[in-house]
Amino acid sequence: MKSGFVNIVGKPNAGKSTLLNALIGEKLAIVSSKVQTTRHRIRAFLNGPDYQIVFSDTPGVIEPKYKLHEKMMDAVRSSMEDADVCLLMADLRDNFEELDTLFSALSLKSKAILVLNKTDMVKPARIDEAVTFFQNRSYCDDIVTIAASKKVNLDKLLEKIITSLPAGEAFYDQDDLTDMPTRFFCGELIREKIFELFEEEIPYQSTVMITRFEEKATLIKISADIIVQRESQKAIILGTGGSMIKKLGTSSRQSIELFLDSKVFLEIFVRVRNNWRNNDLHLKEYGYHV
Ligand SMILES: Nc1nc2c(ncn2[C@@H]2O[C@H](COP(=O)(O)OP(=O)(O)OP(=O)(O)O)[C@@H](O)[C@H]2O)c(=O)[nH]1
Ligand SMILES: [Mg+2]
Repeated sequence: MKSGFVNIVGKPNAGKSTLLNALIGEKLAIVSSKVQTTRHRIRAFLNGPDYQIVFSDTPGVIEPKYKLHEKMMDAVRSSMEDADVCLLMADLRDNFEELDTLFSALSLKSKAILVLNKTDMVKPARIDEAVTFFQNRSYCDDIVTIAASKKVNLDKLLEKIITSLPAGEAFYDQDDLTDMPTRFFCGELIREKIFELFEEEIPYQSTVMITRFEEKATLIKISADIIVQRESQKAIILGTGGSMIKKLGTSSRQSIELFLDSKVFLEIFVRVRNNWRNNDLHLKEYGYHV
């Protein structure tokens, strides 16, 4: 039996969450075309006949500007501490020098596999150029090129991961997919819709907190607060005559119903909390602690 912690790290938008979902075969981490979608370390388990891999998806590495960002980077750091294998993930369109600086600065102690993603978006020459550039770097023990959203070459990646795992028993129950509470994922699915429906600062200045999760005989009753920083943002989320919150509510409910495989009654409130991204108490209340 082999088992270990495999941590996915990289710049925002590299495709880390897409990869986690593709490897696990379930949509656990939210994905968007915008940067800084993931804010927590998301643990998910892949169980095979003779292995258990504990994957961690992490927020994209950034220079912190708010306490929220600091908490996000704490989540990256904590996952690095217990990693047996680190997947250094990069979008093949990103600048190689910048990636090199970032990966070198991580001062990795674990084995690392460089995962070059989005092969579908570049010419083959760019892939060759990347392999030549990275193959002799000190942090790079191995390289795999993939297209996470197209599930291309994931078998090869998985094979390399399993080879690198230490021998050991499973850490978690083999029937479980994750150790994170269901209500966390429900909040994330609402946040994903905010990333989809709203532009500019709204996705970045809002968060979601599930305040009620009750399993009834025929449905699950969920209440959620969307927290924003200003009244003007609340007005945008509500929309004219409540049009946007209605749209947000319907699409969030549908995606939560799919996730829970149950009928859901979803109630959403929008609340203004001035500067919550820089307030330790608020951040803790909304689940941003490692
Ligand atoms: N064309 C293409 N797009 C991809 C691929 N993998 C991911 N994407 C897209 O890249 C965007 C970012 O994906 P995410 O998985 O949210 O990226 P992330 O690294 O988790 O981003 P953060 O959470 O912000 O750090 C989404 O629009 C994905 O659909 C790929 O192989 N090919
Ligand atoms: Mg992500």
